[in-house]
Amino acid sequence: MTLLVCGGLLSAAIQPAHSFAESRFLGMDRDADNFISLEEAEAYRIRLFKEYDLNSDGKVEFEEYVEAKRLRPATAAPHSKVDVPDEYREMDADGDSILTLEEVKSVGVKRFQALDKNGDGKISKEEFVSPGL
Ligand SMILES: [Ca+2]
Ligand SMILES: [Ca+2]
Ligand SMILES: [Ca+2]
Repeated sequence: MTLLVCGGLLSAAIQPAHSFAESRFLGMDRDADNFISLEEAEAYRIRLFKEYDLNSDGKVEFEEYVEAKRLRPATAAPHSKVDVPDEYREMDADGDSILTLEEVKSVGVKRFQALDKNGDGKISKEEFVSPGL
């Protein structure tokens, strides 16, 4: 754990000013006030859900997630087995291998609360640490 934290700090320190995390932050901060509100975080999770829901039926089956995130190597056989990533497990609260919008949004709320260190209901750039929202 300690090692992980140190490693994280180290890699954060050597990141360029306009890192990937910064562009993600700016993408979520729709009103550009340098804070992410709960509403902005929710809007982001809804966009994420729509990205995953390739057939737009309001459900994200694991296979859709695999395709949307390109988790299967191009050389692998179609529909070959892909390990379920921790992120998917975290979102699939009832474990039925289908993500609902509610499931995706509720993980967003949990992450928001974890990131909001000073509890002011918004995420500053300093608070926005990996894996973010
Ligand atoms: Ca904002
Ligand atoms: Ca779907
Ligand atoms: Ca589910």
